[in-house]
Amino acid sequence: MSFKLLSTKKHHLSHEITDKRVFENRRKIIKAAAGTVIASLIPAGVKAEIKKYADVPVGPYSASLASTDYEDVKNYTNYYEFTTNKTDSTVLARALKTSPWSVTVAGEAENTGVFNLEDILKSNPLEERVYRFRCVEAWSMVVPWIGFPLANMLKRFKPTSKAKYVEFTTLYNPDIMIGQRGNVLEWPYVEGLRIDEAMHPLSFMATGMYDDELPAQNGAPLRLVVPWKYGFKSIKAIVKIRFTQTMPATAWNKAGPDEYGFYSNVNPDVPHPRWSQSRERVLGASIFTPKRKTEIFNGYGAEVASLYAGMDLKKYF
Ligand SMILES: Nc1nc2c(c(=O)[nH]1)N[C@H]1C(S)=C(S)[C@@H](COP(=O)(O)O)O[C@H]1N2
Ligand SMILES: [Mo]
Repeated sequence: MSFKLLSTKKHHLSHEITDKRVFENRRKIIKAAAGTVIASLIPAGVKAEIKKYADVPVGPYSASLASTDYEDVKNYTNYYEFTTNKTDSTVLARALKTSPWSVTVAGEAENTGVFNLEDILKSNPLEERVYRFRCVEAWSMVVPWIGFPLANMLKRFKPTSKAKYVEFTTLYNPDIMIGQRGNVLEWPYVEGLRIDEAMHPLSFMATGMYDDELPAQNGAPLRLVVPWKYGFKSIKAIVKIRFTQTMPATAWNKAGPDEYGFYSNVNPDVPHPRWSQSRERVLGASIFTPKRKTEIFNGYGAEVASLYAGMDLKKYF
Protein backbone atom coordinates (compact mmCIF):
# COMPACT_ATOMS: atom_id res chain seq x y z
CA MET A 1 0.00 0.00 0.00
CA SER A 2 1.51 3.32 -0.99
CA PHE A 3 0.11 6.62 0.14
CA LYS A 4 -0.20 9.92 -1.60
CA LEU A 5 0.35 13.34 -0.14
CA LEU A 6 -1.31 16.43 -1.47
CA SER A 7 0.82 19.12 -2.98
CA THR A 8 1.34 22.56 -1.53
CA LYS A 9 3.07 25.48 -3.15
CA LYS A 10 6.09 25.30 -0.92
CA HIS A 11 6.48 21.59 -0.45
CA HIS A 12 6.81 19.05 -3.14
CA LEU A 13 6.14 16.00 -1.11
CA SER A 14 6.98 12.41 -1.73
CA HIS A 15 5.31 9.74 -3.78
CA GLU A 16 2.44 10.42 -6.11
CA ILE A 17 1.09 13.90 -5.66
CA THR A 18 -2.65 14.46 -5.86
CA ASP A 19 -4.07 17.80 -6.85
CA LYS A 20 -5.71 19.27 -3.75
CA ARG A 21 -8.86 20.43 -5.58
CA VAL A 22 -9.35 17.02 -7.15
CA PHE A 23 -9.12 15.45 -3.71
CA GLU A 24 -11.50 17.96 -2.11
CA ASN A 25 -14.03 17.52 -4.88
CA ARG A 26 -13.84 13.78 -4.54
CA ARG A 27 -14.37 14.16 -0.80
CA LYS A 28 -17.45 16.32 -1.38
CA ILE A 29 -18.88 13.82 -3.86
CA ILE A 30 -18.27 10.94 -1.47
CA LYS A 31 -19.92 12.90 1.33
CA ALA A 32 -22.88 13.84 -0.85
CA ALA A 33 -23.33 10.24 -1.93
CA ALA A 34 -23.09 8.97 1.64
CA GLY A 35 -25.64 11.62 2.65
CA THR A 36 -28.09 10.37 0.05
CA VAL A 37 -27.79 6.78 1.14
CA ILE A 38 -28.20 7.66 4.81
CA ALA A 39 -31.04 10.09 4.13
CA SER A 40 -32.95 7.41 2.23
CA LEU A 41 -32.72 5.10 5.25
CA ILE A 42 -34.00 7.70 7.71
CA PRO A 43 -37.77 7.63 8.23
CA ALA A 44 -39.65 10.73 7.05
CA GLY A 45 -39.83 13.40 9.72
CA VAL A 46 -36.48 12.50 11.31
CA LYS A 47 -33.78 15.02 10.49
CA ALA A 48 -30.35 13.75 9.48
CA GLU A 49 -27.75 14.89 11.98
CA ILE A 50 -25.06 17.06 10.43
CA LYS A 51 -21.65 16.23 11.80
CA LYS A 52 -19.91 19.03 13.65
CA TYR A 53 -16.90 19.26 11.35
CA ALA A 54 -18.49 18.22 8.05
CA ASP A 55 -17.38 21.46 6.35
CA VAL A 56 -13.78 21.51 7.52
CA PRO A 57 -11.57 21.64 4.41
CA VAL A 58 -8.96 19.03 3.60
CA GLY A 59 -5.57 20.53 4.45
CA PRO A 60 -2.24 20.02 2.76
CA TYR A 61 -0.18 17.01 3.87
CA SER A 62 -3.25 14.82 3.87
CA ALA A 63 -2.69 11.34 2.48
CA SER A 64 -5.33 10.18 0.00
CA LEU A 65 -5.71 6.79 1.61
CA ALA A 66 -8.91 4.97 2.46
CA SER A 67 -9.74 5.54 6.12
CA THR A 68 -10.03 2.72 8.60
CA ASP A 69 -13.56 1.95 9.70
CA TYR A 70 -14.71 4.59 12.23
CA GLU A 71 -16.14 1.96 14.56
CA ASP A 72 -12.75 0.21 14.77
CA VAL A 73 -10.87 3.44 15.47
CA LYS A 74 -13.39 4.43 18.18
CA ASN A 75 -13.60 1.08 19.87
CA TYR A 76 -10.01 -0.16 19.94
CA THR A 77 -8.03 2.45 21.83
CA ASN A 78 -5.13 2.78 24.23
CA TYR A 79 -5.91 5.01 27.20
CA TYR A 80 -4.12 3.82 30.31
CA GLU A 81 -5.62 6.58 32.47
CA PHE A 82 -8.81 4.56 32.24
CA THR A 83 -7.75 0.98 31.56
CA THR A 84 -5.15 -1.11 29.79
CA ASN A 85 -8.03 -2.87 28.00
CA LYS A 86 -8.42 -1.53 24.45
CA THR A 87 -12.19 -1.87 24.33
CA ASP A 88 -13.36 -0.83 27.82
CA SER A 89 -12.02 2.73 27.45
CA THR A 90 -14.94 3.50 25.11
CA VAL A 91 -17.33 3.36 28.06
CA LEU A 92 -14.98 4.44 30.88
CA ALA A 93 -13.85 7.63 29.13
CA ARG A 94 -17.45 8.89 28.98
CA ALA A 95 -16.95 10.11 32.56
CA LEU A 96 -14.45 12.73 31.36
CA LYS A 97 -15.87 16.24 31.06
CA THR A 98 -14.06 17.79 28.09
CA SER A 99 -15.63 21.25 28.17
CA PRO A 100 -14.76 23.79 29.48
CA TRP A 101 -11.06 22.94 29.11
CA SER A 102 -7.95 24.98 29.71
CA VAL A 103 -4.34 24.53 28.72
CA THR A 104 -1.45 25.86 30.81
CA VAL A 105 1.54 27.09 28.83
CA ALA A 106 4.82 27.33 30.73
CA GLY A 107 8.59 27.39 30.44
CA GLU A 108 10.83 28.97 27.82
CA ALA A 109 8.28 31.17 26.07
CA GLU A 110 7.17 34.81 26.22
CA ASN A 111 3.45 34.19 26.10
CA THR A 112 2.81 31.79 28.99
CA GLY A 113 -0.28 31.40 31.17
CA VAL A 114 -3.60 29.61 31.23
CA PHE A 115 -5.59 29.59 27.99
CA ASN A 116 -9.15 28.51 27.31
CA LEU A 117 -9.26 25.84 24.64
CA GLU A 118 -12.07 27.79 22.97
CA ASP A 119 -9.76 30.77 22.53
CA ILE A 120 -6.97 28.57 21.20
CA LEU A 121 -9.40 27.13 18.66
CA LYS A 122 -10.54 30.58 17.53
CA SER A 123 -7.03 31.47 16.40
CA ASN A 124 -6.26 28.11 14.78
CA PRO A 125 -8.36 27.39 11.67
CA LEU A 126 -9.31 23.73 11.47
CA GLU A 127 -8.41 21.41 8.62
CA GLU A 128 -8.76 17.71 7.95
CA ARG A 129 -5.74 15.45 7.56
CA VAL A 130 -5.85 11.80 6.68
CA TYR A 131 -2.84 10.37 8.49
CA ARG A 132 -1.41 6.93 8.91
CA PHE A 133 -1.17 6.02 12.57
CA ARG A 134 0.76 3.12 14.08
CA CYS A 135 0.86 1.80 17.60
CA VAL A 136 4.02 0.32 19.06
CA GLU A 137 2.14 -2.95 19.50
CA ALA A 138 2.26 -3.26 15.70
CA TRP A 139 -1.26 -2.38 14.64
CA SER A 140 -1.85 0.43 12.18
CA MET A 141 -4.75 2.47 10.90
CA VAL A 142 -5.59 5.46 8.72
CA VAL A 143 -7.55 8.22 10.45
CA PRO A 144 -9.11 11.40 9.03
CA TRP A 145 -8.20 13.74 11.88
CA ILE A 146 -9.67 17.22 12.31
CA GLY A 147 -7.39 19.78 13.92
CA PHE A 148 -4.64 22.27 13.20
CA PRO A 149 -0.88 22.29 12.70
CA LEU A 150 0.91 22.16 16.06
CA ALA A 151 3.39 24.83 14.88
CA ASN A 152 0.57 27.38 14.42
CA MET A 153 -0.39 27.10 18.04
CA LEU A 154 3.15 26.91 19.46
CA LYS A 155 4.34 30.00 17.57
CA ARG A 156 1.65 32.10 19.26
CA PHE A 157 3.22 31.34 22.64
CA LYS A 158 6.50 32.81 21.33
CA PRO A 159 9.04 30.19 22.43
CA THR A 160 12.45 31.72 23.23
CA SER A 161 15.79 30.57 21.79
CA LYS A 162 16.18 28.40 24.92
CA ALA A 163 13.17 26.27 23.95
CA LYS A 164 14.82 23.11 22.60
CA TYR A 165 11.99 20.71 23.47
CA VAL A 166 8.26 20.79 24.12
CA GLU A 167 6.67 18.73 26.88
CA PHE A 168 2.98 17.79 26.89
CA THR A 169 1.04 16.62 29.95
CA THR A 170 -2.31 14.82 30.22
CA LEU A 171 -4.96 15.63 32.82
CA TYR A 172 -4.48 14.03 36.24
CA ASN A 173 -7.79 13.22 37.88
CA PRO A 174 -7.94 9.76 39.50
CA ASP A 175 -11.59 10.32 40.54
CA ILE A 176 -12.54 10.05 36.89
CA MET A 177 -9.49 8.49 35.29
CA ILE A 178 -9.72 5.35 37.35
CA GLY A 179 -6.61 3.80 35.80
CA GLN A 180 -4.60 6.54 37.55
CA ARG A 181 -5.43 4.87 40.89
CA GLY A 182 -2.97 2.16 39.90
CA ASN A 183 0.64 2.61 38.91
CA VAL A 184 0.90 0.97 35.50
CA LEU A 185 2.57 4.25 34.43
CA GLU A 186 3.81 7.23 36.41
CA TRP A 187 1.03 9.85 36.34
CA PRO A 188 0.35 12.25 34.81
CA TYR A 189 1.20 10.92 31.33
CA VAL A 190 3.93 13.08 29.80
CA GLU A 191 5.25 13.15 26.26
CA GLY A 192 7.70 15.36 24.43
CA LEU A 193 9.13 16.39 21.09
CA ARG A 194 12.28 18.17 20.04
CA ILE A 195 11.29 21.70 19.02
CA ASP A 196 12.04 21.10 15.32
CA GLU A 197 9.88 17.96 15.38
CA ALA A 198 7.10 19.92 17.05
CA MET A 199 7.37 22.72 14.47
CA HIS A 200 7.44 20.29 11.53
CA PRO A 201 4.38 20.84 9.33
CA LEU A 202 3.27 17.20 9.75
CA SER A 203 2.85 17.57 13.54
CA PHE A 204 -0.82 18.08 14.28
CA MET A 205 -3.18 18.87 17.15
CA ALA A 206 -6.44 16.98 16.78
CA THR A 207 -9.80 18.10 18.13
CA GLY A 208 -11.95 15.83 15.99
CA MET A 209 -11.99 12.90 13.61
CA TYR A 210 -14.27 11.51 10.88
CA ASP A 211 -15.90 14.97 10.55
CA ASP A 212 -17.05 14.82 14.13
CA GLU A 213 -15.88 15.66 17.61
CA LEU A 214 -13.02 13.61 18.95
CA PRO A 215 -14.46 10.76 21.02
CA ALA A 216 -13.32 10.95 24.67
CA GLN A 217 -11.49 7.64 24.36
CA ASN A 218 -9.48 8.97 21.41
CA GLY A 219 -8.17 11.90 23.44
CA ALA A 220 -10.76 14.70 23.51
CA PRO A 221 -10.71 17.58 23.67
CA LEU A 222 -7.11 18.05 22.49
CA ARG A 223 -4.58 15.42 21.45
CA LEU A 224 -1.32 15.36 19.59
CA VAL A 225 -0.86 13.42 16.33
CA VAL A 226 2.71 12.79 15.15
CA PRO A 227 2.24 10.49 12.16
CA TRP A 228 5.84 9.30 11.75
CA LYS A 229 6.20 8.16 15.38
CA TYR A 230 4.72 5.30 17.39
CA GLY A 231 1.26 6.01 18.73
CA PHE A 232 2.27 6.59 22.34
CA LYS A 233 3.87 9.93 21.36
CA SER A 234 0.37 11.11 20.37
CA ILE A 235 -0.68 12.15 23.87
CA LYS A 236 -4.36 12.58 24.74
CA ALA A 237 -6.34 15.11 26.82
CA ILE A 238 -3.53 17.68 26.98
CA VAL A 239 -3.72 20.19 29.86
CA LYS A 240 -0.16 21.51 29.83
CA ILE A 241 2.47 22.53 27.29
CA ARG A 242 5.93 23.42 28.59
CA PHE A 243 8.90 24.62 26.56
CA THR A 244 12.16 23.25 27.97
CA GLN A 245 15.90 23.46 27.48
CA THR A 246 16.43 19.80 28.33
CA MET A 247 14.85 16.61 27.01
CA PRO A 248 11.58 15.94 28.89
CA ALA A 249 11.27 12.73 30.90
CA THR A 250 8.39 10.92 29.21
CA ALA A 251 5.96 8.42 30.75
CA TRP A 252 6.85 5.45 28.56
CA ASN A 253 10.57 6.11 28.66
CA LYS A 254 10.42 6.15 32.47
CA ALA A 255 8.37 2.94 32.46
CA GLY A 256 10.76 1.09 30.14
CA PRO A 257 13.88 2.97 29.00
CA ASP A 258 15.13 0.00 26.94
CA GLU A 259 11.77 -0.42 25.23
CA TYR A 260 10.59 3.12 24.57
CA GLY A 261 13.08 5.76 23.48
CA PHE A 262 12.46 9.49 23.38
CA TYR A 263 12.37 9.65 19.58
CA SER A 264 10.21 6.57 18.92
CA ASN A 265 10.23 7.03 15.17
CA VAL A 266 8.50 4.14 13.43
CA ASN A 267 11.43 1.98 12.37
CA PRO A 268 11.24 -1.59 11.06
CA ASP A 269 14.98 -2.01 11.70
CA VAL A 270 14.80 -1.39 15.44
CA PRO A 271 12.87 -4.21 17.09
CA HIS A 272 11.13 -3.69 20.40
CA PRO A 273 13.12 -5.90 22.83
CA ARG A 274 10.11 -8.21 23.20
CA TRP A 275 8.83 -8.27 19.61
CA SER A 276 9.65 -7.35 16.03
CA GLN A 277 8.49 -4.07 14.49
CA SER A 278 9.02 -5.15 10.88
CA ARG A 279 5.37 -6.03 10.15
CA GLU A 280 2.06 -4.53 11.17
CA ARG A 281 -1.58 -5.53 11.31
CA VAL A 282 -4.09 -3.19 9.72
CA LEU A 283 -6.85 -2.47 12.24
CA GLY A 284 -10.12 -4.12 11.23
CA ALA A 285 -8.51 -6.65 8.88
CA SER A 286 -9.39 -10.29 9.39
CA ILE A 287 -6.89 -12.58 11.09
CA PHE A 288 -6.36 -14.27 7.71
CA THR A 289 -5.11 -11.06 6.10
CA PRO A 290 -1.31 -11.09 5.98
CA LYS A 291 0.42 -8.38 7.98
CA ARG A 292 1.96 -5.55 5.97
CA LYS A 293 5.55 -4.42 6.03
CA THR A 294 6.26 -1.51 8.36
CA GLU A 295 7.70 1.53 6.60
CA ILE A 296 10.49 3.65 8.05
CA PHE A 297 9.00 6.81 9.59
CA ASN A 298 5.62 5.18 8.96
CA GLY A 299 5.94 6.12 5.27
CA TYR A 300 6.73 9.80 5.92
CA GLY A 301 10.49 9.47 5.35
CA ALA A 302 10.67 11.91 2.46
CA GLU A 303 9.25 14.61 4.72
CA VAL A 304 10.97 13.94 8.04
CA ALA A 305 14.19 11.96 7.51
CA SER A 306 16.21 15.20 7.31
CA LEU A 307 15.29 15.97 10.95
CA TYR A 308 17.54 13.07 11.92
CA ALA A 309 20.42 13.56 9.50
CA GLY A 310 23.65 12.22 10.99
CA MET A 311 21.91 10.56 13.94
CA ASP A 312 22.29 6.85 14.63
CA LEU A 313 18.62 5.81 14.71
CA LYS A 314 19.49 2.54 16.46
CA LYS A 315 21.01 4.50 19.33
CA TYR A 316 18.40 7.28 19.28
CA PHE A 317 15.39 4.97 18.95
N1 LIG B 1 -2.82 10.31 27.85
C1 LIG B 1 -2.62 9.23 27.11
N2 LIG B 1 -2.31 9.38 25.81
C2 LIG B 1 -2.09 8.28 25.04
C3 LIG B 1 -2.16 6.96 25.59
C4 LIG B 1 -2.50 6.85 26.97
O1 LIG B 1 -2.58 5.75 27.54
N3 LIG B 1 -2.74 7.99 27.69
N4 LIG B 1 -1.87 5.87 24.81
C5 LIG B 1 -1.01 6.12 23.67
C6 LIG B 1 -0.85 4.96 22.82
S1 LIG B 1 0.13 3.71 23.39
C7 LIG B 1 -1.38 4.91 21.57
S2 LIG B 1 -1.05 3.62 20.53
C8 LIG B 1 -2.32 5.95 21.13
C9 LIG B 1 -3.62 5.30 20.74
O2 LIG B 1 -4.48 6.24 20.16
P1 LIG B 1 -6.00 5.79 19.90
O3 LIG B 1 -6.45 5.14 21.15
O4 LIG B 1 -6.74 7.04 19.56
O5 LIG B 1 -5.95 4.83 18.75
O6 LIG B 1 -2.59 6.94 22.11
C10 LIG B 1 -1.47 7.33 22.86
N5 LIG B 1 -1.80 8.44 23.72
MO1 LIG C 1 0.59 2.31 21.56
